[in-house]
Amino acid sequence: NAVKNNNISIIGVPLQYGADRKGVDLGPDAIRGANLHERLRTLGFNIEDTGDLDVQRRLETPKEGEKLKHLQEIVRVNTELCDKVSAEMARGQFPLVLGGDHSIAIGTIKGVLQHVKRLGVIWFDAHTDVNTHETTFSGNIHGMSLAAALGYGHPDLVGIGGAENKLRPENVVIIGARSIDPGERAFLKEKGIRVFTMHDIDRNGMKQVMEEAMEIVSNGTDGVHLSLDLDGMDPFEAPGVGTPVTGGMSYRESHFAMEMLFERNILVSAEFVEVNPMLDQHNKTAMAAVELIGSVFGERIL
Ligand code: Z70
Ligand code: MN
Ligand code: MN
Ligand code: MN
Repeated sequence: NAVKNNNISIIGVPLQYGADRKGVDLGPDAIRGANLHERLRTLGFNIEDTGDLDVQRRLETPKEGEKLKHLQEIVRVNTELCDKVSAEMARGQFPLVLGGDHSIAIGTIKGVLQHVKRLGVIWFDAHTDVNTHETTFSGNIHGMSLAAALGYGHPDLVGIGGAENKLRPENVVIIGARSIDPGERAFLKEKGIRVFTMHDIDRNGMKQVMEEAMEIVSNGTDGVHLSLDLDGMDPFEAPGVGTPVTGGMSYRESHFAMEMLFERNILVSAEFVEVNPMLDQHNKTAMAAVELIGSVFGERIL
């Protein structure tokens, strides 16, 4: 088996407070229900499903114009997630985190950073999630998670797992972007973050994009984290997401990207987020997630 670590810990995070649409909290079970464990066991992995983190069920509706909706509960859950990811890595496990909305990337990445100080990140997404409370239009924290992991934004978000533990912009790539807010565009440019948009994928093909992306995130780092938002895929093939954006990565492109990641053998952790079964068609998006997870861990057609 070419993946370094044969022991996977699954961590479910049924958090929906970072997003607007209800139902993304059902994502972890939808992914499990699409045969996740069996797929990974067939590949020869030891799977430990640690279950779901506890998330408060009922929260008050945020005020109109609120710029950090549900900040307190998001910080609490992400702090727990950070500790959980760190604890699993401390005992030699590969953390596989299932979302939940994309705000959980803060906790996951901060947990991995406790062990891998120079961490590369591949952020697969239609969006770039580099807003802060100062640039956001929606107030949804799932649009701020990459900025927070880089050390920018509200101190309570940046402080999760220690403000000193953060990603470096030169070690991060975003793949599949096609919906970027004005404040995000300025941020990406200022920090020099490499973004492979749909334009780049169309122009150069997924093979070249992934080769360049993997070169960037593995150069000078000690491991790479994959943060995969299912809305990076085309809504035609992954309809069960809260903020679909047309013109996304095809099933084949995404699948191939995951196979390339396996071949390169650089991942130390991964998360699959934003699966919303309430908006899905016959669990199609959760099944796509499991297909991508299978490929990341070495599944081959022949
Ligand atoms: C927008 C915002 C976003 C995910 C939507 C959208 C952000 N830029 N992120 N879906 N995963 O609200 O900040
Ligand atoms: Mn996202
Ligand atoms: Mn997204
Ligand atoms: Mn496959």
